[in-house]
Amino acid sequence: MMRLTSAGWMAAGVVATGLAVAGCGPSAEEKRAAADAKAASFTPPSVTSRLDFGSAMTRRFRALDRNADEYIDETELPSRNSRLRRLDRDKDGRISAIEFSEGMLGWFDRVDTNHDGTITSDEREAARSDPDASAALDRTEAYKRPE
Ligand SMILES: [Ca+2]
Ligand SMILES: [Ca+2]
Repeated sequence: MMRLTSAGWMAAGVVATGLAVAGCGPSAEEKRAAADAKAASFTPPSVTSRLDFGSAMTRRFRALDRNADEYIDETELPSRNSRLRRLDRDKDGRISAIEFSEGMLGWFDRVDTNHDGTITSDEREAARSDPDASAALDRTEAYKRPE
């Protein structure tokens, strides 16, 4: 029991470290995005419930939507080649609140491989090799692949 518990904390520490390292994006836009995310108090816990994830993503949307018009437009994207662009399903050049939350929750459900409504550190680690998943996880998009 004790061993399981301490192993759990260690895993949580590894995840937290990884996310902290991801915070050093090189561009000014990414730094600004990171600052915005910090302002929104977005701190992913090691075990994330779907409900917590949804409200964290709502805070993220609010942080990105600077003019509060319920859309993330070109000027509000965290970077020019932001992966968030793929959430723009109707291709009108901006991401609505619904496109954002449905896209993010769709990602959550893909990562939640045993479909119990929570993402554990293990599932999060497994998702790290999935580029879509890392885009959703990593608010500074430091993991983006060269395109
Ligand atoms: Ca907006
Ligand atoms: Ca759209």
